[in-house]
Amino acid sequence: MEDGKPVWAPHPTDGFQLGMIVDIGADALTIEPLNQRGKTFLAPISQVFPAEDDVNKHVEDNCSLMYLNEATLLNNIRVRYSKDLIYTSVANILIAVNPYFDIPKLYSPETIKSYQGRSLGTLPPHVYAIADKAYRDMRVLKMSQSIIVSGESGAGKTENTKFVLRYLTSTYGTGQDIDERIVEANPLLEAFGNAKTVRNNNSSRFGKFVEIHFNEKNAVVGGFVSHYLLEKSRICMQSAEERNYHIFYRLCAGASEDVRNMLHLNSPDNFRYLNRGCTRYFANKDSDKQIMQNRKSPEHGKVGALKDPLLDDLGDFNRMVVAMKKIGLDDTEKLNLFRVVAGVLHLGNIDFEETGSTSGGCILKNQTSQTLEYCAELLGLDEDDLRVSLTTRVMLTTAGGAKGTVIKVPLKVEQANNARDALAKAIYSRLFDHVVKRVNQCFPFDTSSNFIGVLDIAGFDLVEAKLVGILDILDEENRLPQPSDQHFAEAVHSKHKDHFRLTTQFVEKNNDALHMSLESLVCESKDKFVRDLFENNSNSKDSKQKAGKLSFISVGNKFKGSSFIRCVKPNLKMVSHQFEGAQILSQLQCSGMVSVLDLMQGGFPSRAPFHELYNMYKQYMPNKLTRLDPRLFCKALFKALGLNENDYKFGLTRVFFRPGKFAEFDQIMKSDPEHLAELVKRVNKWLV
Ligand code: AD9
Ligand code: MG
Repeated sequence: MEDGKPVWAPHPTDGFQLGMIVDIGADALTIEPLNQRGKTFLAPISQVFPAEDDVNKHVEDNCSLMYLNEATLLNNIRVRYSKDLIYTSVANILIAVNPYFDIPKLYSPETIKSYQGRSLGTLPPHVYAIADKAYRDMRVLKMSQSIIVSGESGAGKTENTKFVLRYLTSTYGTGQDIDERIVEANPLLEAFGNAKTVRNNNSSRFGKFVEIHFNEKNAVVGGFVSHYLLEKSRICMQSAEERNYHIFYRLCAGASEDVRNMLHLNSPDNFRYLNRGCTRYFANKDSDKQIMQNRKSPEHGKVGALKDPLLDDLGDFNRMVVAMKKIGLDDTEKLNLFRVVAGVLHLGNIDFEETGSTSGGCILKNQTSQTLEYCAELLGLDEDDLRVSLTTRVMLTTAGGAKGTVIKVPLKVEQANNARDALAKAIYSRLFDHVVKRVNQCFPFDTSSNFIGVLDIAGFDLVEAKLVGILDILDEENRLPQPSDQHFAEAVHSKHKDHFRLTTQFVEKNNDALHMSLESLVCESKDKFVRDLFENNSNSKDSKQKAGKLSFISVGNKFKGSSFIRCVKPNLKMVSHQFEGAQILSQLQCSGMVSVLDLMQGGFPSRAPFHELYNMYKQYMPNKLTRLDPRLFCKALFKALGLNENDYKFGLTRVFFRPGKFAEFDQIMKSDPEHLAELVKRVNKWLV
């Protein structure tokens, strides 16, 4: 940091502010903010950073800045965001700021086309550039690739994942159904696995790894989705202002009269699993106002009071039905899904009260007998069996020496409530497994040479090492004689258990366990679909077939190269054009972005293409030198300046500098005329 030059110093809400150093203490600097002359404050030395000469300048790759630090990174992202340039590179990591509005043409078919086959860095940073790089690496290296999308809730992981899938299928697909299905699977998965939370109106409550498979000619041949950790507690209980999974409300809002009658559905208000999350509309919340302004649906607000004005359940239902059709679900399959969803809703309405007898225990409340009937009917269960299984528990006893006697222990109201909720969670999560399995059946493939996997992971601060760890587990799994998704999920859970515990809300209550009588009840359902949900485990025919494929793919097929997309949430209000510097900075720090910058300090972090250096400095140089091509021009210039060869390296298209050396070089070039004349003489001499 030089005398008289502005620096970036900490600011409580913006992250950093420009200021001048007015005094230097042992471990703190006295700073005078540029916009508050006369006022000063103290800042730790470690939190004050040199600023670029022109703080309004922005660069596509943060590494082409002269000073690489968290303050210049934040400023670069800020300036770009203000111009709707949401993507920024830091070397080969892509930072994506959620714009919270549709930027015209950013994802148009023309844009997709323009990125095809173009090397990273030749076009503005974009999620398409990352997708294309993964594809080209896969083709050249003949190895599967992975793209890891991370960021906090609402940062844009799922949206960017979808852009990657759309890019790869539309650019490298064969124009067959499969291309469309890979894209259309998402609305279905999101209907069952996404929900409105306070952080994101469409929050994924499960993690997924989507593989797009390619044949030996590198064309799309199929896909596969692995999912893990569906948040189960949400099925029975939601926090204030949050909702259950979308499907519940969509079904109530969108099902035809016939279906509604068949499933005994009415307004979401009437279901315990939906009406306690409280989706009140806060007219004074900025995000709500903005979304309300954009919403044109005439239906909004019509179906039931629990209708969330921010979400278009009816429109979303119709879109989901179209997606179901496109991926090949027929009416029977569709109804099967709806029936179980409705069954879970009715199950939730079953209520218990104490019997009042000395034996303790509970019975169903009188007014819920109809509910019990609906629930039993929809899930193919015997009404009495369901009643008994919810209110008692079968136990083996050794009492009185009679080994192995089966007794029925009555449950208290609270225990029966837990049993009911455990059953609802078990049924719904099995249903979700089924949806994923069904989605996988819709893009089958016989042969696959390599794949590109995209990891869209819920929750935040899984730093690189952890993510790569997960990919390693996947790779190991693929090497097993009989790999399975379930085993993979278990392996991930066991290795990262503590981490998941700490960082996500996936913590399940201990009372989740489904007691034996309930489990055997649903396993013996008269309804084949329900029975299969519980019978089909990882040993089923399907997953065995898939297992065969997985092991085939994986032979000698270690993941090579991972690309990273770091999504950033610009503000907590979920609105466009608002950049909350301090909280963005903390996302950059938590995501490891700042450590990446630190790591780079050990190498050659700053870089500039030859032609850029040529254009920047040719005005200072004699004609003789400017006739050289940009690469030679730079070589000659560096030699003439006598730069230390350890401070820079020449690549194919650009020069790489050690930390601070680019700025130093720039200063020499722009130094006083006398010095420059001397320099030109030296260059001339060297050229002779
Ligand atoms: V969570 O961890 O699943 O809760 P995500 O997945 O990180 O979260 P998501 O992709 O769902 O966030 O993005 C949240 C919302 O931001 C979307 O519903 C869009 O309304 C909005 N969004 C995100 N990315 C873009 C974009 N590139 N362009 C426009 C966007 N809007
Ligand atoms: Mg998501």
